[in-house]
Amino acid sequence: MNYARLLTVQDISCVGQCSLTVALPILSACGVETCILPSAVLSTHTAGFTGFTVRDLTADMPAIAAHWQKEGILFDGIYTGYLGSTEQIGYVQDMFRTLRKEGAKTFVDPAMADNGVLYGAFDMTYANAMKPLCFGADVILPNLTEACLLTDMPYREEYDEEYITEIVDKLCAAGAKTIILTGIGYQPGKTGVVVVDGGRTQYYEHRKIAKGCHGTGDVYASAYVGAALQGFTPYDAAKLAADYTVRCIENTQDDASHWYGVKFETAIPELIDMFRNRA
Ligand code: PXL
Repeated sequence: MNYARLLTVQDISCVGQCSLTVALPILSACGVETCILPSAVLSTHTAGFTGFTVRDLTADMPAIAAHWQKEGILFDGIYTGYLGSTEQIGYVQDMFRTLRKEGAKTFVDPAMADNGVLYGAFDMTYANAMKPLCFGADVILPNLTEACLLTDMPYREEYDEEYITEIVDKLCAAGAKTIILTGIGYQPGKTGVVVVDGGRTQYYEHRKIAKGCHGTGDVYASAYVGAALQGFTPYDAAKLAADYTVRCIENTQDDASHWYGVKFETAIPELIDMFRNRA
């Protein structure tokens, strides 16, 4: 196994199984040293809970990054998720320049929208500011809604391969490098991941579980980044992350009281096996 040091920038939702509370354990299971920069602290995530508290940590970011720079602390990869403000996008772009070891990869999960709508905290200014961050990154992991926002395409619930190809072509024309487009299904009961890398497009189809679960984007992106840092190709990392995420959803779907996230912990032994079986 490689031993890479990653920086991940995303929020702490104290309750709700998303962002850092998901990324840290999953990346640890992948054997990755994970350093964190919390973008905000929320009492819960914003999708379904009401009355949550938010502490935006934008103002702390430049000093934290400056301290690391002074100490010569650099990373083998930087992975961003849910950010606390539009201003933070600029700070993250600075960190991509100043905190990377040579050859380190940047991974951006735009984490701003789903099912055709922006998350409550964001507006179009934020969505547009995400474009240069995504198009400057080595790997992006949008869902369909986010890919539409990045390309100014209309979001459709029903679509064909031609529509997806148009979105992928627009992302590439705008500068996207490796694209991991999640939640793309062409037939009932199936969904999948479109993987665009080095001018080649591949598709990994897998089972779609009827119930859409919150937090699966963060589970998926964290497992993808962990596998990528262990040397998996984009397609193999996309497949591993999909298989793990499906298992997390399967382990949650029968529990209606668990609407706010997935029981990703229950499948961590299998995630570890996916790495063991490869070694
Ligand atoms: O899972 C994405 C996410 C992360 N963090 C917060 C969120 C959401 C989605 O709604 O609200 C705070």
